[in-house]
Amino acid sequence: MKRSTRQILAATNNTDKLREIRQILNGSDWEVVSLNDFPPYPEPPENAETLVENALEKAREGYQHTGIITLADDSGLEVDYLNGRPGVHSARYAGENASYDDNVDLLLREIDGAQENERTARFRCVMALVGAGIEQWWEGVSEGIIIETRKGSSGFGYDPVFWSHELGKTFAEASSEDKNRVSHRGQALIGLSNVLNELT
Ligand code: ITT
Repeated sequence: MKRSTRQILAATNNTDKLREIRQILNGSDWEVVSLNDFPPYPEPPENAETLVENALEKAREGYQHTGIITLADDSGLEVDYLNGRPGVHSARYAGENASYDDNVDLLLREIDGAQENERTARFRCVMALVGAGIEQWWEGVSEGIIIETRKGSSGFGYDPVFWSHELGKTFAEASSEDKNRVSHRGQALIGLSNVLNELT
């Protein structure tokens, strides 16, 4: 018997995040629709100092403008040598319109000279869910170290310089299945999926 599908909006402008969210929720009863499926609405400013506040704000805004249950992801890379930077500012680390390459270049410059044991870092993702009487969030963390030069060409963002302890390679060298299994985003989506499953 064919299962019925319901729609959930992923309120992100980042197509790489969207791809991973779709991969991870693939096989559930939920079809992930994107901001492209709706008339544009003003983006929330994302100037809060925490991932939780930013994720909740993006999800609330999405739900308010579309009426569709909405998830939003706010994520970042915390580097211990840099006292947790770029953290919540990861997307705009090297400036307002910085590319992934600009951000990675700046990170490598700032961490230049650090010993291997000083290069510890983690990706953190907060996934918020708003709608159908729900307002909840989940966090996922993935630990690793920042290597000296890029390795691998999969993934996005800081993946080529993030060597995952769990995978024994960079996220950019891993298959998407392997990255999603251990990643901050994959972990954060476990709790969210459980709630979605209860709704279907
Ligand atoms: P939205 O706010 O529209 O979702 P964004 O890219 O601006 O998109 P964030 O403010 O959450 O999203 O910034 C997260 C940044 O952290 C992202 O742009 C990447 O640079 C980095 N990042 C997050 N998850 C990552 C991952 O899985 N691999 C590599 N880099 C990641």
